Amino acid sequence: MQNKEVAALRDAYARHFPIGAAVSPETLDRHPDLIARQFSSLTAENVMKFEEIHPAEGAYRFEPADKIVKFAEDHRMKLRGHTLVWHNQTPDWVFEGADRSLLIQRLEEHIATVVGRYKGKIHAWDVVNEAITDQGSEPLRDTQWLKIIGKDYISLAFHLARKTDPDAVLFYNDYNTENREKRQKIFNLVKELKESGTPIDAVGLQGHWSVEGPPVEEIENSIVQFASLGVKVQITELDLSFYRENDDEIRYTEPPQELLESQAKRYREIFEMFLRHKDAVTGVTFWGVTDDGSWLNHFPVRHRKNWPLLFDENGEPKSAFRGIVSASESVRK
Ligand code: HAH
Repeated sequence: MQNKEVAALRDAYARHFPIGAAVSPETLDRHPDLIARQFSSLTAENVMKFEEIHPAEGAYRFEPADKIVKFAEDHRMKLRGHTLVWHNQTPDWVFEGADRSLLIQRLEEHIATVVGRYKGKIHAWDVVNEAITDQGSEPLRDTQWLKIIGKDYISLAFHLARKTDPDAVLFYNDYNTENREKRQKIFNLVKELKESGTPIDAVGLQGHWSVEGPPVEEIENSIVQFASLGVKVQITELDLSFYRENDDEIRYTEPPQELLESQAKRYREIFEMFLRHKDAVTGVTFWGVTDDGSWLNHFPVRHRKNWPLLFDENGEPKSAFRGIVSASESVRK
């Protein structure tokens, strides 16, 4: 259990925005005290995704998700829902034999059931995840959703979510939002949705960044640009990898001290920037709790160790943690 003298992020940021973590039911069993003390918001890392919560037609598996909901309630934490419409981790049955009207019917039933079950408990939903392409001039990713329903699947999903829970904050969520071309494509999408009366409230910048990049100014540009559309912004899946993109050659077995320090410095700079934009930034969520539990130990390279988060495998705070606490202290002065 963690030393009580260590500061708590949820307190340090209480006046600014909630600090969240993505968790599984297993993470809650392993680090209950650490999570309850440090964080004021939770996201289910996997168990609310389509394939987990709705694995077969007419068959829902709610227990793992319910466990996270209960933990959040017991500890007065906010809860984000992730995610309703995505091209990954969606079971094949959803698309099998479906024409436009059948797929809309399945989507409708899924959203009504899942959003309906957690109405009043989940305050924000990632309604659509990663619908924009990384490269090329084509804005929309070529997914089954697009192929079968057509491009209005996005606005349809938002309308269905709003209808089921009028109070939930509805997000479009994506990664590489600092890349200029992709940012512009997302901007255009959100603008179009707003203009056509689609109930979208916020944009989630996933925040899968690294110790090296992208530059803080590019992240800042994204926040400012999306906020200019009148939507809120959250960082929904933050982690800072030790490796550069496409850098598959290097593999550390222990975390180099120098990189732990530059990670701390960068986390601090990033949070100082978030704090300058706290009118627009309504939450920051880390994609995991301890380094050993991070998805980045398996992605994009299998069995390559990474140290992207704030706590080591024993739940002890790293320099990165202290960097973020000191960012909050510099604001108070
Ligand atoms: C995210 N995709 C997903 O939103 C989340 O649900 C998952 O658990 C992990 C990461 C990010 C992503 C990426 O950074 C690169 C390629 C594909 C997807």
